[in-house]
Amino acid sequence: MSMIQKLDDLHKEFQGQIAGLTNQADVLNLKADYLGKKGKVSEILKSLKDASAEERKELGPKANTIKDSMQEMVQDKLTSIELEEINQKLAQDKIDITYTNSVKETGIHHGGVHPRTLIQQEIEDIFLSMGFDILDGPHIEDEFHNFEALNIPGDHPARDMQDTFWFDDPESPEGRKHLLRTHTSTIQVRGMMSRKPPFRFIAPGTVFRCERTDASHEMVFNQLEGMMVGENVSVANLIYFMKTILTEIFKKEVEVRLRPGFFPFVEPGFELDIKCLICSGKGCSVCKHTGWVELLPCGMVHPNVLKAGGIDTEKYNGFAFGLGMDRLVMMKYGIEDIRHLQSGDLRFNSQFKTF
Ligand code: FA5
Repeated sequence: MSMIQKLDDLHKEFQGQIAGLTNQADVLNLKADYLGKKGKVSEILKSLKDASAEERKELGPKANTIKDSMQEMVQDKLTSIELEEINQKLAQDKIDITYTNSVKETGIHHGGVHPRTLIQQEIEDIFLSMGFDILDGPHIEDEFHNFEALNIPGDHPARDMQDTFWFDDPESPEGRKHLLRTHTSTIQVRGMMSRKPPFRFIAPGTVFRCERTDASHEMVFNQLEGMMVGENVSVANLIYFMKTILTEIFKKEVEVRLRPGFFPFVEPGFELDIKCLICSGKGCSVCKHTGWVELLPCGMVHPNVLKAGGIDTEKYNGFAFGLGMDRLVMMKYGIEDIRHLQSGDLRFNSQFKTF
């Protein structure tokens, strides 16, 4: 039998054998039997030296074609076995991603999205659509960012307005003490220092005060700061943004009142109160029986604050506000005690958006 004939026979034999294989290890063994160093094809090729010159001319390309074809069959087979294995696995592991089981069925409480997160996401979307950036800042601050840059020097009585958790670690290199930030207004300072006017941003975050807790006061609570700096920013702009937040969140008319408020970092400063939605203004523990809840202090940024932030006060001015997020959430969902928000009780969370 000629060597060409032998190669053709091996090719056919290989084709027949590989067709019946169903696992990758067998395919690799078969490959070694035929194409390995001591494999059947290699053995035939070793006897090439005994062939006539004419036969050798034909045999070289023929052997390569057959080897390539066998390699290709091996590759195709490995791929089809792998696919088959994946399909089998998929058929066995059926996951229904639409399936939800109830607490009754499983006894397991599923968590939900915290109502504050829901409101925060809504507010962020509203402000992003109005061209505001969203900023963040550290919980541990120094006196400069929490007080001094906000026009509250060391001896200013306004420091007592916010009972502060101080650290007794070494002071900062500039000789300033560290503290847990008492308000998100610290991010006003960081925002001003890191950008050039005109700019506008909001900054949601947790703040800390050494206070007694009650139905509307927590020691760890959340604010959402807002700041807009540009040329000719006015109180009318400020009121427009305040109204936008409230109408978008409540999606109904809510009664508010604007009254003068004192904060060293704004002038003029305002307190925006909302008619208590827990008692409809009749008086309860949330509104301390006044019918009104302090929600959204705000004002025109004091020139000293702009200067501390590196802003040219001849050219630019701005407004700022500090929304009480937890109280907003309470008003929106009729939550009668702020302490529910931090209770970590899944029965509370699962009343809102569940997974
Ligand atoms: C401030 O913290 C100012 N930084 C806000 C501000 C920013 C004014 C920019 C002007 C310009 P105040 O201490 O009033 O202000 O707190 C702001 C809001 O946080 C309050 O209206 C209230 O809704 C909420 N808040 C204050 N203390 C507590 C507390 N202990 N628990 C829950 N919410 C609180």
